[in-house]
Amino acid sequence: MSVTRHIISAINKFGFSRKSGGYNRVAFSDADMDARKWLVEFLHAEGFQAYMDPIGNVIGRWGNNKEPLIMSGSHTDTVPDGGAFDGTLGVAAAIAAMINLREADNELAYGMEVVSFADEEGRFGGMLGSQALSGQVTQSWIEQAQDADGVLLTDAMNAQGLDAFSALSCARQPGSLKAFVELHIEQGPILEYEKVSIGIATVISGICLLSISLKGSANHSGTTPMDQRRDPMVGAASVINQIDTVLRQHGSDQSRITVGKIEAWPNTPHTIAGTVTFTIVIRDTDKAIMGVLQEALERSIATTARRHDLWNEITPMSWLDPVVLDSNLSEIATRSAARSGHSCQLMASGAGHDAQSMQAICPASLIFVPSQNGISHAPEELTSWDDIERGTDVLIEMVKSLTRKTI
Ligand code: HGY
Ligand code: MN
Ligand code: MN
Repeated sequence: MSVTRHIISAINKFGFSRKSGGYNRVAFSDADMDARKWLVEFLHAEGFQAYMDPIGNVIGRWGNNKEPLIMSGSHTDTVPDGGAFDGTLGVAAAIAAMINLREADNELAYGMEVVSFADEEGRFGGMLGSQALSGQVTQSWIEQAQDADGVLLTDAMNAQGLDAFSALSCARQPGSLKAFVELHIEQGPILEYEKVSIGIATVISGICLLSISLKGSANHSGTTPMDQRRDPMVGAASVINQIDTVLRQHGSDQSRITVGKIEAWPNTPHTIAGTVTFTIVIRDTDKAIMGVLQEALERSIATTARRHDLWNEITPMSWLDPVVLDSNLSEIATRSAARSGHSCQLMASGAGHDAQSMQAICPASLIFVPSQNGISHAPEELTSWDDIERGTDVLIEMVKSLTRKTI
């Protein structure tokens, strides 16, 4: 079994659900932290320097300690009931690349670090681990960060013996990293459809998360005439129904708007809902378009609320800018794919990734392998072991060239 496959299989022993076949290593859960502790032990057993930093990032290091270093990695936390490869692949392949460097035993111009970032999936909004390393976390954000169920970041981290405010002192100095390279599953249908082995991301979409609350009057579902209701469920349905029109009028081919979570109160069949709260996630590779889509949605929510005599509140929860990745590294990725004998194509990333945080402090690169049926963030997420080895080949080639010469 390859190193990459061995590490993926070992990490996926944590948080696996027999019932659904999915993985639950949500940020700062016991399963997430157990997988991180396993990673530190594995890296130590392989003879690398390794530690978990104060906010849960797992870091391993090989070669000379003088900076700047080449860093590669991704994340091992998952969304609830997530898949086996999202993030885990990039951590496993980065370690495989570092083992390859150690076994080649060549004189390295630059040392290497591998990383599994904390809370990439944004349970608390943002991407805590990579944003902390790239100096993009603020005290006020930490103080108010909470998950969709109202659990505070500070409390979730305290429960694991971690201090969320230590994120303010994790930032790497500019110049301390020469490059960051991430291998990830595509999480979409393009590479499989195009029959291409490797995707090279040139730009990563931004992510805007809004929470919408509509409030009407809870009432009897049998005695309340249809024309005398203040029903937020009907309001929410109308807002969701208008998303298509908003996209047609203001979006691009990279625009995505998703309502993934909705809750009614009191959420019982024989009562007209009093309150409905739902999330809207807006994504695009163009920041201005994201802003226009947000404004258009806010207008449609206000208009719909008035029409149904509802009170409404829109709470911005988090915002990540779209990020253009380093073109020199994309060039190196293209050459590495050619040297490895694998087809590749440039593309945009609809999913957010730690590479978009790391681009703030060093040149960053993100390469993809195909997702079968384009599925991700679900137990059906699947990438073939052959595709995983092709992605690992290219990552190893990139790391070899980056640790041996200037870029
Ligand atoms: O949601 C995303 O875009 C990523 O999987 N964190
Ligand atoms: Mn991911
Ligand atoms: Mn993900």
